[in-house]
Amino acid sequence: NYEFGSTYAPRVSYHFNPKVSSYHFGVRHPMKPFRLMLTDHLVSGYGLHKIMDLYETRKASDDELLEFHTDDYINFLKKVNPDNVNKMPRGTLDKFNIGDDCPIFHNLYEYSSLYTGASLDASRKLLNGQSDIAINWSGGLHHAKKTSPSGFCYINDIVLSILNLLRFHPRVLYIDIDLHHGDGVQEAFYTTDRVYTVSFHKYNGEFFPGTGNYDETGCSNGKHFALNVPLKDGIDDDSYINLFKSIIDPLITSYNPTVIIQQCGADSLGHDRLGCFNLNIKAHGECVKFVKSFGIPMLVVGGGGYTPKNVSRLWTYETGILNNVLLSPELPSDIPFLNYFDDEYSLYPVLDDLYENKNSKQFLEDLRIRCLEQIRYLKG
Ligand code: V1P
Ligand code: CA
Ligand code: ZN
Repeated sequence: NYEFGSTYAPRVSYHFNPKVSSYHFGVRHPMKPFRLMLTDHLVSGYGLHKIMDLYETRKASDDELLEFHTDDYINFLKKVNPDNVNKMPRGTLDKFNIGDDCPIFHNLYEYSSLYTGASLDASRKLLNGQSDIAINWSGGLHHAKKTSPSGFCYINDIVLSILNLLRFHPRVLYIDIDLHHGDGVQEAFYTTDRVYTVSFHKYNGEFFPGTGNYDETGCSNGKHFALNVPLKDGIDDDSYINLFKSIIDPLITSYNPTVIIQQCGADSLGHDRLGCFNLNIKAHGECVKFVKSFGIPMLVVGGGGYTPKNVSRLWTYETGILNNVLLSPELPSDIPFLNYFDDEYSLYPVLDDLYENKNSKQFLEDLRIRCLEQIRYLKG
């Protein structure tokens, strides 16, 4: 392992509860909380746990969840289980969007309050100035709505953390590099100028969740405080990094946020089970490194990511980046579940050869100009 970026040595806290990785959405469901255990083993295998403040997280309380979600919805989550779900009054399952994406599994409520407790603890460390960067890889569930779950997300830990940060922070910037549109977070803050949301994602009008075209830019007081970067299949490392930096640089300079939430969904990597981009681990990490370089307090959360071995590689690499440590490609040989990495015993497998890049140079240039025009509204 090498150290880099010696000018700024942030105090980093790592928020995790091993219990959160023990829940099961169902055998055919792509969301595997076990990927969080794999990540944690890799993080400590590389010795990163020795240089961070580690916090075993608690469950969020009902009162904390009710800061965003409705009573009705939280009560439903609390009482529903696989045995009683089909005995609920007619219409309940439709009302709460229960189905293949958001199934009812054992201890779903406990799972949701655990990943949310971790994000809330992380935001608290930033608020009281004890951390410059706080990491919760079990969080980042950006689709959950006020009254219902959506896209594998039941409680919106990001919205709740932002609400917490808003108690003392005048301007919060939310950056989402998950493959999917960060619709739940955008919607929650669509009418305020105190939270700026930006999401990079695959968009064609049909791809889940269907929203996130470039014309969604906020309304009322929030007009021009939401930005969407709709992309096509197969985007490669250089195009993504260039686009990301040329948008985020003027955005941070103009909006001047006092805290940043970085959502690091790993489904934007190449070879993801649900994905369609061609990003390598170092390219995804380069975006995180770039945001960190501004030296603004950061809450870093996970999100999607459906090829567990690469999710854990990515989030370990990014844990290194956030600690100014460049990890050697050679995986630690003494970690549990090492056989998960038997495709290539490297932290940096080649992931960029699967999809044709449908984002032409012209398309990307037009998109970049459109985004910069939006950002220019912030001035004056
Ligand atoms: O496409 C859909 C819905 C289901 N159809 C009626 C339309 N759902 C997607 C949901 C993706 C959620 C992504 C979450 C995140 O952004 C944050 C954690 O990463 C979906 C897909 C898909 N390929 O898009 N659901 C499933 N696949 C699925 C597959 C098997 C079992 C259950 C769900
Ligand atoms: Ca996104
Ligand atoms: Zn996603």
